[in-house]
Amino acid sequence: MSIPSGELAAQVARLPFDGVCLDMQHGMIGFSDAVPMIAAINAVGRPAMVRSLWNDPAIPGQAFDAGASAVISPMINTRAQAELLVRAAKYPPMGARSWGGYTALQASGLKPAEYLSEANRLTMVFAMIETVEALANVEEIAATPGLDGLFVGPSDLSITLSNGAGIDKLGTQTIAAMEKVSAAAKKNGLVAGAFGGNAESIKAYQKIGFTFFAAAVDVDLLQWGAAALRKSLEV
Ligand code: 3PY
Ligand code: MG
Repeated sequence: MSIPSGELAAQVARLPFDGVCLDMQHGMIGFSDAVPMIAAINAVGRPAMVRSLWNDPAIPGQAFDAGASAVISPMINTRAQAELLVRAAKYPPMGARSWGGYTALQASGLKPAEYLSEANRLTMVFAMIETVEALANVEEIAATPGLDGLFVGPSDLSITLSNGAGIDKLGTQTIAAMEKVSAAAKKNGLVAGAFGGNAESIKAYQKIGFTFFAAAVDVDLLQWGAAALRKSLEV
């Protein structure tokens, strides 16, 4: 989702997808918008995920405290950046997340000691691989203890692969790079995720081992739905 609305989040959570991701990097969603959206998504019984603005160590704990189940952090280019991300997202001994998220604690239905021992398993953290630098370091990044998954941003990846020449989400170079990411994820027991955005991309990425997708963006779904309706009415 890119549109900041708790009401819309409840509707999107009822669509036939497995969860809802709030895009706080490129979407128009700030933290005070995200709080009621996460609550609405969880109330429907779906997991809420957050794509954070940047690899700021303050963000994962805040998102998990608000009830998010996963944080996807953009532009992770080095092992050190991946370690910083895990440190921010996981309680000791895996990391250094700070205690105090009563919203998540109460929503979990767990006692504090149970939440502490379960939280690192219940909250997932993904490193976005979306630059040439990240690709060169992908083996080291994927081996970061505590990381749950890799998530490819095919647009930024193809922009950096072509040195700014263009966006080519299904180009030969992009697919070859994504095969490397999928192999690194598999080798380390991580989820291999990617921004799909449409059926064609999702199918192509499934063929090379990806299993977790940002399927489509809310504004695209609106545009496609309106265009399909308009076309069906043309005589
Ligand atoms: C990318 O393709 O670069 C993304 O970050 C998808 O949102
Ligand atoms: Mg990107």
